[in-house]
Amino acid sequence: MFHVAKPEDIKSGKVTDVYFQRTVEALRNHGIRKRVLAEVRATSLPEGYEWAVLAGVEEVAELMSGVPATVRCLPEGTLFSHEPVLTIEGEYTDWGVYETALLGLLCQASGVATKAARCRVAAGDRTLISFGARRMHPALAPMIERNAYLGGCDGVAVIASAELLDLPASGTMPHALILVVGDPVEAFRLYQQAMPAGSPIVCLVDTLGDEKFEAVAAAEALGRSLSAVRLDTPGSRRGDMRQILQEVRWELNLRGYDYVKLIVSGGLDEQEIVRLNEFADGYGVGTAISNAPTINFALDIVEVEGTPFTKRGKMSGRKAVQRCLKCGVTRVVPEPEKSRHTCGGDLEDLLQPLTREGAVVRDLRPVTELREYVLGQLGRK
Ligand code: PCP
Repeated sequence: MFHVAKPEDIKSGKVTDVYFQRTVEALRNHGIRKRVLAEVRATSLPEGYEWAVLAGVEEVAELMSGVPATVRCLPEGTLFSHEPVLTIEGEYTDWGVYETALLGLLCQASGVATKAARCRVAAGDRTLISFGARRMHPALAPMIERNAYLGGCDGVAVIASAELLDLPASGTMPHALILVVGDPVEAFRLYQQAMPAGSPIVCLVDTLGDEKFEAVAAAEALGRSLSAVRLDTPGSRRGDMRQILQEVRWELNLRGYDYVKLIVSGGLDEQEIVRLNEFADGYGVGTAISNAPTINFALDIVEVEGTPFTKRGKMSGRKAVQRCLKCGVTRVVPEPEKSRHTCGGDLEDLLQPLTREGAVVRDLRPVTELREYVLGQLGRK
């Protein structure tokens, strides 16, 4: 068996911290049923983050469907910082056990989507592929790569993830191919014959020899069917990766192979991407995205039986999260303050119904549309 929770255990509320179950039992045993409003907001963002991307909302809808509570949240893919991203309203004993799973669905997915978005900004319009499924439990691969794509990756490597996204899987070739065949050029030719006719080939050029010599050999062997070479240079040889890319670019161009693009993978993050942008045409990012720092959301009750009431360190009461349609500023105000923004722009209420008394009431947009929504907001970054 795999050590992962079954979907029915998540849906039943069994994947919860035991003290929530005990709390609900204690309240029920004493007939205490109180209607509360709780809000979810990030307690902090990872170091250096000024914004984050909200992801995991579709799975929250799956979790909360059938639960007698009303959930409102920001549209999935919205960039946020410290404003509330989701609220739950209803009898606490009806939904309290779902806090653990709800936060887990948002924290990890938003962390992955945010890191992908940061890599997207760093890479500009260069190709960015999610390569990191191998770093995490395989049960999570589709979730991780869905949110890497939502955050701005152009493609994903895992077949099951690509099926979830209705995309072709993106991949180049592994070192294993060259090692089993024993010769890089022979391996390139064998791989070309295995690929669908006319499909672009990306050859891995760091397995046995120096990257620039293997890159030229690949171009001489495959000609115009070679679309790119991938450099996954091991750390022990990496040195000045920017200089290595510059040499490979020089040697390929000198011989008329300026059409061959340079793809880099291995140990990349948004900072390294910026350093390599002058010569790289695309990136395969693994660990940095799949093992991204979570966005640490917390869920806190802010109103009990209609009265503002919360713990120390939090601000009580029902709130509206409004974004100005003119200048893009987001503000948090006590609901139902209705006014125009100081700049004169109209205000859009971002906390929109997701479920109402257990019924999913929002048309959940396809992930390709959510990705475009993210990219549109990043364009303003
Ligand atoms: C990894 C594989 C992934 C890269 C590195 C992700 O190398 O190529 O695409 O690296 P990252 O997690 O540091 O971002 P190997 O597993 O050694 O290479 P391969 O399986 O391609 O032979």
